[in-house]
Amino acid sequence: MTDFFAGIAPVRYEGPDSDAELAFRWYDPDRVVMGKRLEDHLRFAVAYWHSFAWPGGDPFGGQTFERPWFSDGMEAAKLKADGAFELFEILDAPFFCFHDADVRPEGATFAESRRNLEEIVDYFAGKMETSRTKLLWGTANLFSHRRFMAGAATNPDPDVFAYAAATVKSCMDATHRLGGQNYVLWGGREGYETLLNTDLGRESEQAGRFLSMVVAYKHKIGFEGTILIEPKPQEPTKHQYDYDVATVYGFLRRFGLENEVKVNIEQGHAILAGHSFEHEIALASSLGIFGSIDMNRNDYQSGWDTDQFPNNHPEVALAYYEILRAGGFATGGTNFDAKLRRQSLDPVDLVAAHVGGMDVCARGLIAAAAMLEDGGLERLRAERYAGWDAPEAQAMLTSDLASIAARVESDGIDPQPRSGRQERLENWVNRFV
Ligand code: XUL
Ligand code: CO
Repeated sequence: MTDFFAGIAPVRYEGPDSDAELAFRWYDPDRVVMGKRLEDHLRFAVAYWHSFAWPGGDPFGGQTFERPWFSDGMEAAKLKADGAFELFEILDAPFFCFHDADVRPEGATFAESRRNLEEIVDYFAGKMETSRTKLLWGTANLFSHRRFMAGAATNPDPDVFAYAAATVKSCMDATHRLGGQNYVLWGGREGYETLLNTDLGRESEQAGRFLSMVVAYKHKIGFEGTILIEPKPQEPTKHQYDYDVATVYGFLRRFGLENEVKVNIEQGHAILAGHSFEHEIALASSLGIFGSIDMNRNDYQSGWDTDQFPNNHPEVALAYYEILRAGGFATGGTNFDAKLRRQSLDPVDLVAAHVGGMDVCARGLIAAAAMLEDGGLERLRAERYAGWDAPEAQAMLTSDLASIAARVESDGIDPQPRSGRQERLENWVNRFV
């Protein structure tokens, strides 16, 4: 037990009229929307790294946060776990996510790091016997330590490839042991800074081989969760190989892994790639690789990955609209890959950030469900493509250019442009959000 959150009572649903600072106004876990409880739709997860391991630094200054578990050693790691599970209980969080480096001290050797991880995983397992918080996903931190500065799977040094493989194996074992529902790979340093020292072709072959081994190991140990790749276009490296959903899909196809691996789409990464979050979700679902989301938002003025808690429900409504259209989450969920602002020092700030984020997401999902149930957008979308229902239109898809050209002339085809109705559709969306 810590007294870190002392005096902060469990946060519960009180409805939109509540004037309590810490209350859910929209997130009523038991509210049934489109036949499913909100908790089961949203599948919220707390991210261990931002909430418990991040010291509050930015490129100009270091630690601002003071946490009782900020020191080395196993005792501190256990205290951190105590604090984490206390927050999970306050929020009644259904899930959490972690990297190895968030939860265990780094050892002097690989074997010591692995033993440290196993010890903390045992400690988690003990807590999870009485907690209702489950593991959404585990992952390996293959980007913070200097050994990974030139990449993990894509490193020019085969010893780093080996170290990364051993690390991922230990993190998959940990995830499996804790009943994790997914395993994530974000290629933090899988990219490059300059072509002058980089062999692109070789590095992506290494990445493909590495991922194939991850999939093989999943089957070997009988892990039933989903393997997820998290795309990001740049930062920390200038060119990241997993740029966006489309790039990841091409990579999966190249290595025959498109039926084995899905994507974990992060809002902030989508924006950095020049896409909208909903575009990335819709594309992944159309390709059959939609898995999970990292929910956050970036600042509109600074062009980097600021990882703020979501606070704009019309924005998230469009993302959840695509998720609901895709049939909702299977093993995935809504992970708050979001951190406090570095001046938000107080324990209550951490609670409030999650409460606000959960409420924004719930409100967005409720609006998205109402839009879907109303059916207006889908009706208009179907109408826009209705011409394709005609047999001669369908026949074109198995035809050839010369036959189509002949039909254009014989039938006197003369396309008549029709309105895309964008403003009317935007007005329609605004009726729900
Ligand atoms: C980094 C990021 C990571 C991944 C997990 O931008 O999003 O936290 O989600 O490694
Ligand atoms: Co993320």
